[in-house]
Amino acid sequence: MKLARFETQILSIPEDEPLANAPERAGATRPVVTLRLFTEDGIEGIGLAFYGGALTRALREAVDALAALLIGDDPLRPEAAAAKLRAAAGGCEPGGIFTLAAAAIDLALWDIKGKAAGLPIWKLLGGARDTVPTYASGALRRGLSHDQAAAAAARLKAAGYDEMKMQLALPGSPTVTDEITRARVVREALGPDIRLMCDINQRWRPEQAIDIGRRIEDVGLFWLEDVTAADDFAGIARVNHALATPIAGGEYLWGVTPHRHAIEARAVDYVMIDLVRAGGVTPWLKIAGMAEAFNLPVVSHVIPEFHCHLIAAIPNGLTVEFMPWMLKLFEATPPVAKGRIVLPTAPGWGLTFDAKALAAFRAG
Ligand code: SMN
Ligand code: MG
Repeated sequence: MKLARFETQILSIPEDEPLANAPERAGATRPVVTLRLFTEDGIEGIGLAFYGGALTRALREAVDALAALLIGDDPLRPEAAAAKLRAAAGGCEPGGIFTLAAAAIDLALWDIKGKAAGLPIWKLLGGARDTVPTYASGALRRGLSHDQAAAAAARLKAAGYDEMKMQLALPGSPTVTDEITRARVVREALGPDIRLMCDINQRWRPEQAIDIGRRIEDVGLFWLEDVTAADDFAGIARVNHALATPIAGGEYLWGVTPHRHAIEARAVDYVMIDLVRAGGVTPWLKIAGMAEAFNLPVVSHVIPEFHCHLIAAIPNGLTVEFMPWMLKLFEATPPVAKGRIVLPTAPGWGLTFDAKALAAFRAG
């Protein structure tokens, strides 16, 4: 089997918030680069990459340049492709645009592999279970008022989500009381039995995380995420040791090796892996295996339509972040029933780009 051609596109996707209808920035959009990779015998693999921001055109160029190197190659050998791309990168890896672009290609290669085998990716990779827990994310944002956040939390609960994530490190100059109040009003809106996660997005100092984290321990957070600078593994570990609340982290790390350092430092209780920053399925699985060896569960970051396969495939997959950013790009996405994603039976990712959506969001 040989790769024959590819197509890339830049999309600008509306930044709406469909889960609890609680948007902060009406009219804002997110840039995404899509990849369609075709074999000589007509199998199509799809991939995407984002986090390019103002450099999204450069990201698209990187996907184009790397995909062109693989024309004529066997798509069923993602490790061989990764080695070729690394060797061609001239030393600009690991991390950044190279890794984002390599992720798009690796996603598409695994899609082809699944379609060639006639298996959905989750089954191809291990098939530990055919449904996975998922948590609602993106609705309980830090920019909302306390009342808006409480109302959005109640809406998510009413919609059937029994796991959801809020944010602290409120904007402006919040007092410790402001932060504590937000955690309490959201918990009160939900009652004690909903799993409530909380993301800090690296905005606290370690000592602040320990101080506020201790004062809200009775809120019973399921995890506190990215409590301080993502590469300050000693700082995160300090917070972890000081709090009973579990600590999650890893979405900001590039490739495999930084996860090793986070795990070795005993910084995190839950290893969060981002499929795009990891560089695709191939490195994602290595990080997940490393977490398993350290007795740590894995949780996913964004793109649930892809990540549900990976969390379902592995024995230590805990829950999938349901962040519905990209769902509208596809003709259909896996259904959520009673807080769980039901894995598709169609081969590969089981996803088809919706031609109308691609046309509507086209930005280059
Ligand atoms: C997050 C960060 C960046 C993009 C999307 C989402 C956030 C999360 O940290 O974990 O959902
Ligand atoms: Mg996060």
